[in-house]
Amino acid sequence: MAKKAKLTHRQKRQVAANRSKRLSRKQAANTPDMPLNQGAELHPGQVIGRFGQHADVEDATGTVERCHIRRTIDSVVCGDNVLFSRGAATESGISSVIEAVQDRHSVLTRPDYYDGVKPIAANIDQIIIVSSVLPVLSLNIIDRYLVACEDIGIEPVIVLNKAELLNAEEQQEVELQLEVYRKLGYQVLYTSCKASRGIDDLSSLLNDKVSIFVGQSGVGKSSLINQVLPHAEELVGDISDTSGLGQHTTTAAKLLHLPSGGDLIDSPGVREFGLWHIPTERVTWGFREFRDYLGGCKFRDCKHLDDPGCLLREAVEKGEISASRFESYHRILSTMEEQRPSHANPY
Ligand SMILES: Nc1nc2c(ncn2[C@@H]2O[C@H](COP(=O)(O)OP(=O)(O)OP(=O)(O)O)[C@@H](O)[C@H]2O)c(=O)[nH]1
Ligand SMILES: [Mg+2]
Ligand SMILES: [Zn+2]
Repeated sequence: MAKKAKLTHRQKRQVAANRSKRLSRKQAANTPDMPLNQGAELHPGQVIGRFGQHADVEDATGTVERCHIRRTIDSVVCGDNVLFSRGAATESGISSVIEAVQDRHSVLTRPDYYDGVKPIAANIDQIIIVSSVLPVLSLNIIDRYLVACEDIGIEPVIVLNKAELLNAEEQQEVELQLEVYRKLGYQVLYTSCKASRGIDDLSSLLNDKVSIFVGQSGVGKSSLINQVLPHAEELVGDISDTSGLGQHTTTAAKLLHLPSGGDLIDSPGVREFGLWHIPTERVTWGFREFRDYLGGCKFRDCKHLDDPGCLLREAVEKGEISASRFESYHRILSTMEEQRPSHANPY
């Protein structure tokens, strides 16, 4: 079970004060909202699922309640610690309301074309970047997630699933590609749900931590969760025969508890993981092997392309930085420009 934060008297008073402040603002704006659960006690809970206008919240006793979300709350995601009130059932049969979200110690976000930056999950300790050779091994997506992990300071684990599909030669080639990441200090794990390979190693990395599984659709995130947690019964979908892509089987993030301690969050697969919400310099810094060279290029505004006196390019030529990571970096920068909507702030 995840730890439940206990509120001090001061925090409770603060929550009540914030709540009444919100209310007076709301009355002034006259916006419709959930009826107030007048005088209702506030209960701490953890968000374990989020569906449209509602969220499933687990209280300290393990009871799960579907809740409405107060309009004034910016966002509620899996892993959030919240305070909710219980009241009379509304038309939808849902009586509980999330009244406040407690401070997050971490949050993984992704940019959305229409909504700006959207949180995916909160209070996570570890990001399991799942990849596989089927649909296709994308090192660029791994690099994108690594930048996001560096940006928020969360430890990543790179998992190559469906490892049993590789013949000896392919295995060697993939190992060579992933060795680059091991050398950078990232953990790399080979797994197979079909051949039950690497599952124990994965399980031991998950103990007592809150881990989110991310990656493209169809790589086997839900299948891995089912292996680690056989009672999870996460829905698993085939790769499409026509497109060769995953079918976006998991549609909403869901948090599951490990019996030995720790939580897993299954998340919907992505096609792309955009980084245009992160400033360019931060993306550069997110390539951890670049850091020693940053600030040393001849020109202060060096784009690390064909600029003379570029330390990064020299490091690539000397074999100190992997050429594939350097290429991947430039690919990320060029797509950031393409993907950033015109209404978003450029960095
Ligand atoms: N060969 C092989 N197939 C696997 C393995 N793990 C998962 N699969 C298959 O890959 C397909 C996709 O698995 P899912 O677990 O649904 O993938 P996902 O990453 O959760 O996909 P989304 O929910 O769409 O993001 C299913 O047909 C699984 O049976 C594996 O180790 N080897
Ligand atoms: Mg899934
Ligand atoms: Zn440079």
